[in-house]
Amino acid sequence: MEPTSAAPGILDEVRGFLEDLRRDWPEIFRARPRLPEPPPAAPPRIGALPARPAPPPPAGTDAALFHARAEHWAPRLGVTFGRVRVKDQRSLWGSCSREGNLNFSWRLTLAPSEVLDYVVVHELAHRLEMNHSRRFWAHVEKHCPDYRAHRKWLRRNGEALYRASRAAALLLVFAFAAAAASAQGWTAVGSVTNVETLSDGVELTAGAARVRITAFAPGVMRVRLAPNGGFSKDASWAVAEEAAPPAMKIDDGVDAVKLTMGEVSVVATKSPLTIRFADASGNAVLADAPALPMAWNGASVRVWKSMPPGERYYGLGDKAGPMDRRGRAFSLWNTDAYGWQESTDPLYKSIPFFLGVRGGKAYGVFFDNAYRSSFDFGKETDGILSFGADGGDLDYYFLAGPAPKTVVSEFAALVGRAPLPPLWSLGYQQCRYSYYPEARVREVAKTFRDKKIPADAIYLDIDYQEGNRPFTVSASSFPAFGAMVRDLRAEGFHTIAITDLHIARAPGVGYAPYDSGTQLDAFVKNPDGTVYVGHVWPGDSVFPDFTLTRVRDWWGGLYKEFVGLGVAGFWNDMNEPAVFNETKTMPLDTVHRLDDGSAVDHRAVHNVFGMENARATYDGLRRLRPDERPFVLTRAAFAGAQRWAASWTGDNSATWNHMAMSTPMLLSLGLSGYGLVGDDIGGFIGAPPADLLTRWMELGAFNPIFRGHAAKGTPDREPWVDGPEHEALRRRAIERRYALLPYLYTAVEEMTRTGVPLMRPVFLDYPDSEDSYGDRDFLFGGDLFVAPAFSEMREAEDVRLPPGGWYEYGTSNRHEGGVPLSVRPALGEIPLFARAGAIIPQQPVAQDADETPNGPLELHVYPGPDCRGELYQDDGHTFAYRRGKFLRARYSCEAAADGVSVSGAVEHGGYRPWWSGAELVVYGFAAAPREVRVGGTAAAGWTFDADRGSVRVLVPRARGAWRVRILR
Ligand code: MIG
Repeated sequence: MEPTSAAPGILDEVRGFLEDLRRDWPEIFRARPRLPEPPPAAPPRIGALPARPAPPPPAGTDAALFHARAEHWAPRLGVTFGRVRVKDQRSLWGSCSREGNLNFSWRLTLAPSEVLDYVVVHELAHRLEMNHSRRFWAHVEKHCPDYRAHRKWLRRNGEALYRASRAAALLLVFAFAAAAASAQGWTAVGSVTNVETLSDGVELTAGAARVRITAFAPGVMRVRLAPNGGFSKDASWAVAEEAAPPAMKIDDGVDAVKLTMGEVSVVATKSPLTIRFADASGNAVLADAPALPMAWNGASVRVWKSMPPGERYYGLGDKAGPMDRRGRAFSLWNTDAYGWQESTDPLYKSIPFFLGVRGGKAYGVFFDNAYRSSFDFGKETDGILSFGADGGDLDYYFLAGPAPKTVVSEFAALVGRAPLPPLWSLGYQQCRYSYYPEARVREVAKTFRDKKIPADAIYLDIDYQEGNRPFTVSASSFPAFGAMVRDLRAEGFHTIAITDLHIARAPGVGYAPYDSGTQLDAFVKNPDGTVYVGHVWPGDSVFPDFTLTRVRDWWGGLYKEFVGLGVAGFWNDMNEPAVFNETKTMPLDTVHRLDDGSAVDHRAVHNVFGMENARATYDGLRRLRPDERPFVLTRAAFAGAQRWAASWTGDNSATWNHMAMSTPMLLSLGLSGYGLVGDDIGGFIGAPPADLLTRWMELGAFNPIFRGHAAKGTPDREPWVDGPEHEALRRRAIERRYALLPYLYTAVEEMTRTGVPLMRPVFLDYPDSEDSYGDRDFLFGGDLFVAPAFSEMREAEDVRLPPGGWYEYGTSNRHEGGVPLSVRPALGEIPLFARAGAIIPQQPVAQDADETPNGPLELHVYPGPDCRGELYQDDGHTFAYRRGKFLRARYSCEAAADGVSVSGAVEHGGYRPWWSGAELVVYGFAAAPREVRVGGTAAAGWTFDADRGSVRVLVPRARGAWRVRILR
């Protein structure tokens, strides 16, 4: 939401807050050190603003006011303010950088003087690290429960607080004192008094508490704690796998119990009860911190583990900022985080899973708890990581790896993998808030076709509805909705409609979702038994109780009409659930019913609510169209939501920094089991400069979901809006995506079986190379390496290729990994490399993913060691593949001094593809070959491209086994 004015009375509240703070926390007011000197400007690095001095703004303008304030604040905050543009009456666009390389920009609809305050507040929040000071937040909650008010307060009192924050040492002392104090509220599990052997592990008694350590699956162990000895019902929203415990050996010694399962072991020391997971040679992999056994405090539960030096931490889903979470703390509470920035936490999703990676070896931890949880990777106490929740069970899984890829696969198996998506959803998707009326939707679709820019989907955001009511269509804006959807389909477009989960509270007016839901008693209740009403887009709204199967079934049925009209995909937004109030969601005491007849409050299910919404949608679509793969896009998620929906990263901003942040965020989601993800290409909030939008499209073409989006009131954002030059570059980026569809679909199909994401961090495939742990570059499938340009500067940048040889994509220029390579990509180019040894299946560009390409399959062969490629194809949209109707082909090559030979074989031929021939493009030839043989005979029609160093030859019958030899 856009910031609005605070309610009256807030100033008094914050004054009270200030007084309280003075009384309870006097230290920070005592010290009044002088303001520090601004730090010396560091040399600009990637992502830095160009050192272009802004011309002084004309006096008396908004920009002048901004600059005056910026001059006041910049040295105090140690930031450099960049250019500022006054967009219109009430909004400014500008940027600032911190420490020479962090750079964020904003565009806010605020009064000009407030814009700067907003930045100042961000900085203060950052510096005070208030996100993680429980005591600070306790004050905030007590005295100004309204975050906006708190922000207002900061605006007014920022400078005093800033001065206080300079007493950094004192602040640290305080943090420790607070930690010690709060630690007093915790009861730690004591010493083991009894050991009972179970069929799959052990149950340890320690005073009144019991701890179960069990084997769940090969390489997967589980730990559960029952503080008062009674384990709660074994239920999980996330775990999809049935326990299949392998054989385990149990040694009950004097001091410790040891369980060994294959290569993994867990040792439970008895006094006090601490747990240590170890590898085959007995080396500790993950161990409880010394003298910090797991503990509880009221309803809260927590675990503390030692952090070996140099260990890196990944995962936690959509968290912003660096991929390596070490040194930071996070909380998991699904939040509508409009305008989130690098330090915003929590965000939209809660995936309580992380990997620890050290020396190329990894393990994983999944904390199966849907309450508000938190993870601290050495932020509070150096060398100690901890995780816990405000309620629910202490129930966690240890995933042994030790290859990072194995951990990712183990987690995906545990919580479930994404089903194969429809092929069209991997094409380019065009969205905006909102395309309407009907004529505009048609016009956008037609422009794609006229301009020959491939695209597969167009979205209808909330304005297609009548009064923002889900499952309605505005009769005035969309008088012939069905015909429009049909016509779009005929043009190769799939229509995706938003269907938010809030149902308008509109009794007696024939609004079917409200009427039928009421009849079914489908809505979430207040503690007094009345239906909870919250204010969202339709006004007063009610919320389906998605934790009930019968409600999910009812919800799924609401799609019947849209499905009948041919709407192809559905978008579940606002399902954190978002409510327009101070807490941004429903009250914690609302009542949610469960299938077993029991009920829980909102705390217990908040984080799974959006996932259950997506599940209801997916399952409903399966029932309505049993042989059509659903496409659902969800904003909120919990671990395992990939089983039902793709996702995106919410309301990002049109800035260079946001583009750069998208990569670590999407990679983190991929590591967390969520592989079908994308971000709003171009940035939702604000207006991307032309270069930024072009670069973002180049990058987005290598994101699993490739979708342009824009907020209401922002300028148009379609590929053509910045003139013919940019349009051509963007078309090329989209076309490359379409050329790579066979490769991409093959990698996505692999992901649905193994959980290994399409877009993946380099370390997943090359864990032993130190160069693999950056945040900018990534692998797209196993054979393409992408090193995107993230800056508006056209400067040379260093790229470190992964180990092995790498060809510049589509050429014979080969480089070796590990050696820094300086690249200077022109606009319209993204540094892209193919593994030496890759065989990449491609196709001639078509205008949508279902259009039959005009020409044979293409196999691009980059000779090298371990030379292989694979192709998976099917009809792209039904479930026939589950009945064997798919094609899987494997390719390999061998390079020798006298030439290269390439062979192919169809391993499973249950689906007949569009092609019968395959054109090979074999790189690495300095000169035209002497001879090219297809099978036993010399081929005639081959060509040699001297610029690319490639030989092209057609294999006329490629649906069988074949072999080609190219002789030097
Ligand atoms: O309160 O449906 O993140 O993508 O365009 C805003 C309107 C609601 C938030 C989503 C955004 C979408 C917008 N929605």
